[in-house]
Amino acid sequence: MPDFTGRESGGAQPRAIALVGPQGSGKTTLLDALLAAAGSPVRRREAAGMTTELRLAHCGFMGDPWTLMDCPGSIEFAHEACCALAVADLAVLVCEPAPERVATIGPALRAVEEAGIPAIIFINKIDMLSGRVRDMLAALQGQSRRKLVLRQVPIREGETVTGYVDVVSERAYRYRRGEPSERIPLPEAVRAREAEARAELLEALADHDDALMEKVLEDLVPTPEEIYRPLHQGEVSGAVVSVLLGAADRSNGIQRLWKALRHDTPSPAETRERLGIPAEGEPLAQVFRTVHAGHAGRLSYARIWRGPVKDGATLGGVRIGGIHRFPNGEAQKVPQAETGEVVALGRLEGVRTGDTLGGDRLPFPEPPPPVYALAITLEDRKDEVRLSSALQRLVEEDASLSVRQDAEMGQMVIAGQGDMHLRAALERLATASGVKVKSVRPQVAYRETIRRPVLQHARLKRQTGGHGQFADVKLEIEPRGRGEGFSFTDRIVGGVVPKRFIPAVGEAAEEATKKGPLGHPVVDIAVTLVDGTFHSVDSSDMAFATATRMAMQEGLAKAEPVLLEPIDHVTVSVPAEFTANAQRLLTGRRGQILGYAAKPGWEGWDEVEALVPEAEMHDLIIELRSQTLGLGTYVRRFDHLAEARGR
Ligand SMILES: Nc1nc2c(ncn2[C@@H]2O[C@H](COP(=O)(O)OP(=O)(O)OP(=O)(O)O)[C@@H](O)[C@H]2O)c(=O)[nH]1
Ligand SMILES: [Mg+2]
Repeated sequence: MPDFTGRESGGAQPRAIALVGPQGSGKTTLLDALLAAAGSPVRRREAAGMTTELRLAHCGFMGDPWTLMDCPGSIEFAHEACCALAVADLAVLVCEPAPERVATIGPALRAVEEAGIPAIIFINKIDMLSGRVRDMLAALQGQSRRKLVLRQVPIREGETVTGYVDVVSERAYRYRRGEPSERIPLPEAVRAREAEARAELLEALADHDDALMEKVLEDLVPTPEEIYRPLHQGEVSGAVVSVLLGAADRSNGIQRLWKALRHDTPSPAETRERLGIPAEGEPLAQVFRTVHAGHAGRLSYARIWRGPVKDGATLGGVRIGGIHRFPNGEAQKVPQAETGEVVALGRLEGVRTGDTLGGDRLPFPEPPPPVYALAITLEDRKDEVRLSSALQRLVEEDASLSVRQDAEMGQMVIAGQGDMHLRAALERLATASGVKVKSVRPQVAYRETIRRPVLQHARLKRQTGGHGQFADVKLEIEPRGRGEGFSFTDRIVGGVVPKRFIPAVGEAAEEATKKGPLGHPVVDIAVTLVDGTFHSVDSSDMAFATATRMAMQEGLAKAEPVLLEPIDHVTVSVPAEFTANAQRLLTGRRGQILGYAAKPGWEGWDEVEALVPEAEMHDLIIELRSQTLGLGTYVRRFDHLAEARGR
């Protein structure tokens, strides 16, 4: 059994916890506090700041081995968090004690609920609490489909929270900065509040436990064990979510959280059952992250659902070239990994994030659609060859990133979850591959068409040396309906233009639509060859093509050309209190609101549908987020082309 403690472990399999929740709520600080409380060396953070990459740490607490996964909180890096959640036994949802911003926990909470992952909520920064914990709890409950149970009642001196009463054991503790709390007698002032919280806890648990129900009904006092058992079951089944309090930056409430994790986190065997993985069978691992780690090559981070997985062995048809653990965040090579471990597997040929090795594919989150894009150009042309493979590695590492070559615009476009997300990706491109790029706003693919029909005549007559060139065409060029495209019709009668030249006319007419008088491709026009003349010696395909081009060029310019811009169908999702903001925002960007409705399955959220010019979409996400606590998002698809009025 892996022993992350250095001490003898009780033989328990390693459990994995993902720390998730809104940006800046204190997940990284909490990870450090948990490590410190477990007696593990804590890596010094050079600079505090936003987490943009998953960070793994192994440690031991009271003899049990653990893997802690500190996830980015920023919505732009949310996919990384979702991937880590997919392999976690339990999620710790870290939030701040601010009921007015409780909606920011929504995305993480929904990800956890939708994937059926057991969870504990840790209300961090309890030193900043201004209102009442029960208001915070009520606000959180409004976001959660699962029953929340408060496990600690705060003890306050004046406005400050100085300790807590543990609702199960009914013991009181006073916080000490940087140290475990000390036990104190239960203060009279919190007795009533504690009894209330305890009654709520028992009631919630009794719903799922007959033995406890009997005790509650008979007004008997259950023992802690009689509470802990249904609590564990409730957590494992996702019926209840424990809510704990603390302050990570001063190590308050950390021991209590550790003990709750120890009691309530499902074992790998229980998680296997939740995921429908049979206990018996060949080794099985699930890859949830891919990193290109310089000299170490490609590393596939995986949870081992059935061990042991041995270095050099074949798993799911591929050979394992190295197994790494991360005791202090540093990779350390080990000969094998046991059930429950989170390790990085080296050089797995052809394996991608989300793959299950050694069994049927397990559920894995789809990346969110892109909401922000940048066009990139190389600073140095000689990097051209390396660019595409470097970009491919980026996308392999992060599926919420995508890259496409826009042939029409001659631009390479990188798309993802926001400006920070793309900047981080391009920075990685520069450091990992040495490829430096400049980025600009991507160009919009404008089109043009015509407003009125014209009849255009053109004659080519050239006498150069030997035989000359002659062709004469009369074209009718007419507008068509939006989306009808290009058409060519031959209405020659009496062979005034011989049949054999007709295809050359059609092809040249179509060719001429590639760039119209306004400089963009011309769409939705009908060209008809109505008349012409020819010369038995001097006429040729080439001559007719040239005459046609001349007629098209002149004709299109006279036919009232107009610019067409792409219009997107956009569905914006926001918490309902921001629906009006979202509508204003869209209207302000020349959007036409089609309507709004409650977002299915998202309690308290709306979806606003609108038609918005693509030219207005570039930084929509930035403004949308700034007006919606960072929560608003959208999906888009091309809808139609429309005349760009007033441009
Ligand atoms: N007052 C107070 N501040 C805290 C506490 N815990 C963390 N902080 C501060 O909150 C800020 C954000 O902490 P982080 O740990 O970086 O937050 P995070 O959740 O990892 O943030 P992201 O990685 O960006 O999602 C830092 O300035 C911390 O010092 C706490 O218990 N009380
Ligand atoms: Mg962080």
